[in-house]
Amino acid sequence: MSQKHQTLGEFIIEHQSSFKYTSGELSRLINSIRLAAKVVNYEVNKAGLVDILGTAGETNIQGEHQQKLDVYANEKFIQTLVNRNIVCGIASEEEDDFIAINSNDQNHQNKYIVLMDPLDGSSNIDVNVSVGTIFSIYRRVTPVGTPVQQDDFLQKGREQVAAGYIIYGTSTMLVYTTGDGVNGFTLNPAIGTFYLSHPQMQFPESGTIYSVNEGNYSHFPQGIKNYIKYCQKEEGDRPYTSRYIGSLVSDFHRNMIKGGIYLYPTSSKNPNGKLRLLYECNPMAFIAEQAHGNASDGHTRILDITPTELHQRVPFICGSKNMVHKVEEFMSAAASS
Ligand code: P6P
Repeated sequence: MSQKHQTLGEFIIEHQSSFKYTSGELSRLINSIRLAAKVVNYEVNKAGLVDILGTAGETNIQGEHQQKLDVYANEKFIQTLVNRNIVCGIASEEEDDFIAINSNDQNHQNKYIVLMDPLDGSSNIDVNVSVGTIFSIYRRVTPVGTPVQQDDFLQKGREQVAAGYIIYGTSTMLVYTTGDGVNGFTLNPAIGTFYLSHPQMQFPESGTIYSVNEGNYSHFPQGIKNYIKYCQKEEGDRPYTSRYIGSLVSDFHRNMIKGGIYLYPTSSKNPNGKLRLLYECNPMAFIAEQAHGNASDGHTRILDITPTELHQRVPFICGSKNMVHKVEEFMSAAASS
């Protein structure tokens, strides 16, 4: 099958033989995410009609209860994964605890768990800025046939078998990896089909874009402050361009295509950083490394961090390899001075 105009479904079938585990189940899992993405995309794209549809918490003109879109997205992804009987457990930013899916014995036989941020950056919806869904997939580590436990979800990021995101932007894309590179698929909304539009996506080794909320500058660690001043200094290919959308998936996606770095360091408001390790940083770090980029907390490779709790936060620096290394140099120099 030529890569040109290959659909996501054809791609999954063609590549499942390259997946080292029983690939049929993972293929079905990616397909169920594809379905949920289309359902959520439809709702996100209607968000601009709040005056007609009613805002969250109200009832719309059909008398239906209007949900917050992140609650809606969470329910749709969970519903799709449960109904298709594919996973044995789910963790979500929208759920306090993980969900053990044990409605019948068959679910206990499933080997995969999904962790997700169903609608990251949802506050941007009210101002018509792109948002995203982020997902991370592991094989369970506790015995198949028993209810999942917290240990299944607290695996290091390097144990992921797949990760991806959906970006609901000027076009809707699904970008994912199963450990054999990163591929991007664009939705043709007219027929509801994702087509391979960005094969083998890779971060340029260096870039000239940095993404950070500079409003927090005074609270950043000294190494980050020094790096930001480095970006702004008139020298060589600098000053760099500052681009910050306020939506991780959007900033990450642009940086992967053009070259760049995203930083969410610690600050007084977020002493451990803001982003969640399990369902934001780990999946984006897996994608970044598969796309020849890097992801660090400023000192340690994100994928090597040992998780301690479901919703833990970490500092996150991710993007072009040489740019992440430069931040680590500044952090190390500041720590030793
Ligand atoms: P701030 C959205 O809430 C998010 O989790 C990321 O998508 C985004 O990059 C970041 O937080 C924005 O946070 O504090 O700069 O508004």
